[in-house]
Amino acid sequence: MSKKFDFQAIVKQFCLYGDLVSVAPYGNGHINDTFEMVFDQAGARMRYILQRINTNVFRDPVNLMENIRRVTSHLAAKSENSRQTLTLVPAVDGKSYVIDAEGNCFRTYLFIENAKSYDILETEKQAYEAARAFGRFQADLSDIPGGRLAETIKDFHNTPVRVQQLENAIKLDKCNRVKDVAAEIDFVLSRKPMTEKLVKLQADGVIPERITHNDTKLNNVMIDDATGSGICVIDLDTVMPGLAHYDFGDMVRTGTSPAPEDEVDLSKICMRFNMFEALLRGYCSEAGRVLNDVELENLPFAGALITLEIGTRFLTDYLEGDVYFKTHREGHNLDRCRSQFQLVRSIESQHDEMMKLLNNVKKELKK
Ligand code: ADP
Ligand code: GN1
Ligand code: MG
Repeated sequence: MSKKFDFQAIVKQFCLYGDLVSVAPYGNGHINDTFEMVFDQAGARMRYILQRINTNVFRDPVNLMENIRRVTSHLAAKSENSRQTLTLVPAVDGKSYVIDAEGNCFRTYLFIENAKSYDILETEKQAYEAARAFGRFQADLSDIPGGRLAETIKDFHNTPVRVQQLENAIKLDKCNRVKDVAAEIDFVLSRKPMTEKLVKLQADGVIPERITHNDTKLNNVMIDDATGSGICVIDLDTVMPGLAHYDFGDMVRTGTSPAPEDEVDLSKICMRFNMFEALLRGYCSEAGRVLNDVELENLPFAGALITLEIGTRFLTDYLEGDVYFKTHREGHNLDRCRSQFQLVRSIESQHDEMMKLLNNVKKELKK
């Protein structure tokens, strides 16, 4: 990370005791800058997470932080301990964030110790537990008081809008890259009808708006080192009104393939059915009590849709010159796009088995 921040000045503005010993970049996120901070507090070592909010992506950090303050305090009231939800460290002026001299917006969380987030899930138990944590998160937020949460990014999961953004990028062809991606563009445009399905069901009042996480990448849940339980959902910037499918779909995208999101060997990418089953069962064990029949029936479809949507966003960013997602090599966004589309193919090819499983799970829920 090349950016230099005046960390000593920043941490002084948070209610943090003791001496800052070290600050180092942390995690694999594509959007914010995350740091691990170590403090010496009268001889005891304490870690904190410091994050700089990417304000090119999140244009209104004040309302975003108000969402997070409301969500974390609502969840804290339902939690058994401080490892089960993110805990904001307040600023000395009482706000939940600090703006530094350059206008960067920072927040600090207690560090959740003895737990990890996984980029690739290794076991069915991890998949079940992570999905259960996201299901519980959604169910727990169904009674948050204080009115509708702010939309931190408008149309974040509006798939037809994402396709429209791709079409705009194709028209502009800013970097003269359209000529190299005809097959990928065709992949999206030939699937246009499916991108409209959920927004239509919502507009018809068949599936309801809920408070959703919207970025349920499986590395956004902390798994307890000792018990293997999914203990805490993190990365709350996109918590806002949405559809249950956005959350379940992104879990399928990130939790079922044995290969990373940017894998270039497409033969390694597939939806492992056993992991899909673990995600479905884990998610429904908590969210099943609030979802209606049409929502449940569309869960298998959500995996293909959201994988197509995120692949489309990677493709758009490639055409626009890699301006949104952090990239670490030439063609990185295109590699990500291709791997996502391969995963879409794999999910689509398992449609019938997924529906069979879903019908069994539905029957079990009704018992
Ligand atoms: P991004 O939006 O960039 O993905 P995250 O909020 O997901 O940022 O944080 C990046 C990584 O930092 C996470 O995957 C997780 O491993 C770690 N992390 C975030 N918050 C905490 C926390 N409170 N305690 C421990 N680790 C954390
Ligand atoms: C971004 O912040 P991170 O890395 O968890 C992105 C998600 C994408 C994901 C793809 C705010 O998530 O929407 O699905 O990358 N977050 C935002 O890996 O755009
Ligand atoms: Mg994250």
